[in-house]
Amino acid sequence: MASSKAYGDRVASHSNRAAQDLLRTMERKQSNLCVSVDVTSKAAFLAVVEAVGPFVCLIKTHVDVIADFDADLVEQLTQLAAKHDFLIFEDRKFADIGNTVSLQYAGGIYKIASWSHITNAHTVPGPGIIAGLAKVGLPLGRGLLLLAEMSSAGNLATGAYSDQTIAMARAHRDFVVGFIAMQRPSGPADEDFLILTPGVQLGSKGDALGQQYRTPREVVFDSGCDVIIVGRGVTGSGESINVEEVQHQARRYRDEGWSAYRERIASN
Ligand code: S5P
Repeated sequence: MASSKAYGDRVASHSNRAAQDLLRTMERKQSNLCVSVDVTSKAAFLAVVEAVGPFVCLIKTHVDVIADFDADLVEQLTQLAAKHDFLIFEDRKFADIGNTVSLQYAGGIYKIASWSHITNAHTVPGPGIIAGLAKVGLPLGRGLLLLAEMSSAGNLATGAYSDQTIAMARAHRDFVVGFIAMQRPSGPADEDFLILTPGVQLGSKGDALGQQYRTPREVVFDSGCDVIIVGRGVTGSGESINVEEVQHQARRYRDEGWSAYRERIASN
């Protein structure tokens, strides 16, 4: 069972380069923290990434919310990824037919496939979305996460929809490395998907727009997930970045996430 194994011991269960690199990074940095940098200016974005870089295995981006996005932002993000040893996950949530998503992934202003190691997709269009993204991403060694579940109240990614999403992933193991999900799905003992989980915050149960939060321990220990995705719990809300506070929170979530993982491994 993947949840009982150390991250580093799971590298061999994956053929996808992005999945292998993520697991190695987690082991090396002793971090299962992904910070979601949802700020709207390039300066704030780079300040947060520089501040949290030492504590994360992964930085999650929504580049389409950055008002002054440009190619230099990608250049600087890539340099920070090398300097601080983390991977990049553009949370694009692709959701269209295969042909359209292949254009959106490769081109446009953002050229996501050229710099983002991991991206994600909804499965509502059917398996053609995976094929369209794989055509672009696989030759570059990229990995895809499918949204099997969501954190927000009233979402429709439940039951048969989640089950069919998992079946689609099983049919595309070369490119689909895991899920955005709230718990580890059950499956054969030798099956190893990466489970990345948003909706994580200490000291808040949710926001005013449907987000629902659990603690790192609930996510990693109770639900067997691999990576905690934390946005406002680390960055705060708004654009004014207090670097010391952001670093303090990143260290706190890194420590909480890692000790929940240690506890999980020890209990198996
Ligand atoms: O179900 C989901 C899936 C995702 S990727 N729920 C989410 O909240 N997310 C993303 O995680 C969301 O788009 C946001 O970037 C982040 C959560 O941010 P926070 O500030 O609520 O921690």
